[in-house]
Amino acid sequence: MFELKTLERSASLDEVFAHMDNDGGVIVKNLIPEEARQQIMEDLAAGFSGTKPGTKSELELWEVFHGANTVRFCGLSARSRAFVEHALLNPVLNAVADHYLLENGADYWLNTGQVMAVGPGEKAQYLHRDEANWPEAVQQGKEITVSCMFALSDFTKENGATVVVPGTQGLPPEVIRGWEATEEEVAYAAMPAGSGMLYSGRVIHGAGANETEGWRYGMHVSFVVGWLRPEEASPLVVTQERAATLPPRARQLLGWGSYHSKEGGRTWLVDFEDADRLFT
Ligand SMILES: O=C(O)CCC(=O)C(=O)O
Repeated sequence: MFELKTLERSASLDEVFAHMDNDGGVIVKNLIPEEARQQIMEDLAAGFSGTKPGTKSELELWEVFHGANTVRFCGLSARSRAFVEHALLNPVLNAVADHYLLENGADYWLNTGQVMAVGPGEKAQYLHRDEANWPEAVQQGKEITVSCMFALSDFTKENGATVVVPGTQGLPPEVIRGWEATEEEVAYAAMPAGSGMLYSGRVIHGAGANETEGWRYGMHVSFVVGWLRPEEASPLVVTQERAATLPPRARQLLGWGSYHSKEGGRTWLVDFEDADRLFT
């Protein structure tokens, strides 16, 4: 079994990047302050109690992927200001996205902010790569998406800590679903509540099995390059009224701003102008 490096919050960004380059993922402790973690749990309480476990999709692929006793819901920026301030705008996660995604586009936006709460008895999810969402866009050596799994409760090997196969971020780009890995090849992202596991869109990973009686509360936040379509349609959920109350960078990350390519192309405009004009 491998171990992912666990860094203190005071570690330098260069250390974060070095471990991500080497292993495809790294854990940073205290990525969300304790008060903010509690606030997010409180803001999301209605989502936890009001969302049935399992998939909403009737497609077999998603039934297997989403699990039978895992609660998932999105729209977190509409539900929690603390989510916006401490997860969407998390400085370490934003720095990781700047570092890996800005070499492949002029900007990036939220792919999804998603609760992934793994319940008792849940089986391990099949191993996969997040970049497989965009099979037409994957390229050797270039990131299109990066993620952070925030631990809203303690993550342990027994309760479903994310399983990562370190080093697989360097394998050739191709769709990988259901990758087989031996116990010796994998690492478990065991981490205390408030930590986050930052990881490459190319590293093979999946939710672990939960063999305990309790729930593992995870919150996945990922960004995708601005020229690709995200998994979650954020501006259809975060209303313009709500967006107007958020910091300008949060608005852009949520799709209430436009994309300007380095070559001058502009997309996601409103009447030929940057969508941010809606807020002036
Ligand atoms: O819940 C986890 O630990 C990881 C889940 C995951 O990778 C996914 O659903 O894409």
